[in-house]
Amino acid sequence: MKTRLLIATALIALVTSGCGQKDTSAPTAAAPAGPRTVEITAGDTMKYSLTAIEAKPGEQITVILTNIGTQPMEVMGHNWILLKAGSDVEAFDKAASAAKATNFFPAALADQVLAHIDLLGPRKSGEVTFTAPTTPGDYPFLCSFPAHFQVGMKGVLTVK
Ligand SMILES: [Cu+2]
Repeated sequence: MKTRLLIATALIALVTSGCGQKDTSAPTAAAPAGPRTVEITAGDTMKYSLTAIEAKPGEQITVILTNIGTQPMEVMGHNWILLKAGSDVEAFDKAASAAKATNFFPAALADQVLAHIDLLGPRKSGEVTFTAPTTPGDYPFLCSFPAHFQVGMKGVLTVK
């Protein structure tokens, strides 16, 4: 008899606290409030699987780039570099091609970069989490491995 009463009390306590917690406590696994994931692949054909990404102003985004190719990184590496709106992508790419020592990331132009994933060899993945700009517009991205941008390894993140 005593035990049954204890169980009943415990149950009531559980139900009551369960209801109250919803509004006040931190979000749990039930509500995935993390960044949105955008997956991009690129292989030996020198193409991104995704060339247009849409984002809401200030949205948290994780871009995951996977190199699905087989060629060594020295001849067919891929990266992902997101630039500010209005950047001179041609000029950036040119500077990047000359920056072999830093895996084709032109340190002198880092102020034009909003987010980037380092150069990846075959079967490697890299990711970056960033906050989309709050200003609507077109933000170009590219692979800065020599000649890849020239053959079309590029795209646009549109904030709207
Ligand atoms: Cu590439």
